[in-house]
Amino acid sequence: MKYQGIIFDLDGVICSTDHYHYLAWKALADRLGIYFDETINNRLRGVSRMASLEIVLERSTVVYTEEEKAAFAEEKNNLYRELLKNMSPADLAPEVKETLDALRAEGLKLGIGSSSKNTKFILSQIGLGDFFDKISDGTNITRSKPDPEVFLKGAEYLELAPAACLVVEDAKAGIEAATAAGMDSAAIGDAVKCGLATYNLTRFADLLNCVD
Ligand code: B16
Ligand code: MG
Repeated sequence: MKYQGIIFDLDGVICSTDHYHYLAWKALADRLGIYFDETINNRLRGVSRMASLEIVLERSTVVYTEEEKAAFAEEKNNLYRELLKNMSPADLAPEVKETLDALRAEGLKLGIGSSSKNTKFILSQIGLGDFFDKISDGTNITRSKPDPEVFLKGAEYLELAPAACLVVEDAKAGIEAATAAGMDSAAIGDAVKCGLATYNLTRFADLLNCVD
């Protein structure tokens, strides 16, 4: 086996929360009178909540205080968490679950490396609350992707050397974070076009070809 563990990004890899992020940021932007669309939303992929807010506020003519920004981030997150209640095990694609089961059957340790502070809530909504061996997420990091911290912590929690881990990511910032951590990476979705990953996946099940 080339790897002893795989560290998965959550949003955009295991499941899709993009639309809920979009709806929640859009509601905030509309309330503040700031233009926001799907193209801007795409720039928020893999980016931390506060860094996302800064991107949303780029088009604002008003300069807000740090206290106001913290309140905006909380307002967005409260709406986002309400929307996440719509998620269920039906939001976990059978191909994803079957591939995860096959990777575990090969003896690989499986972890999460996500920027999200809502990771555990999302995993429980889609029926994977107890599935992963270890979780490194927005609650245990101080620096956001492309900094490697989230993946280095993930490897440490899995008790593996970084070089023994493969990262699966849908964001360019996540691929850069994996490389900075000294890990190979597999790009899926939007991250494929950056051309920086060790592997490019057409579909999630292609991952099985990367680990043999
Ligand atoms: P939260 P990932 C990221 O998750 C999302 O892609 C990104 O859009 C979001 O801003 C970030 O989590 C923080 O999420 O507000 O829930 O803490 O792709 O790293 O799994
Ligand atoms: Mg992602």
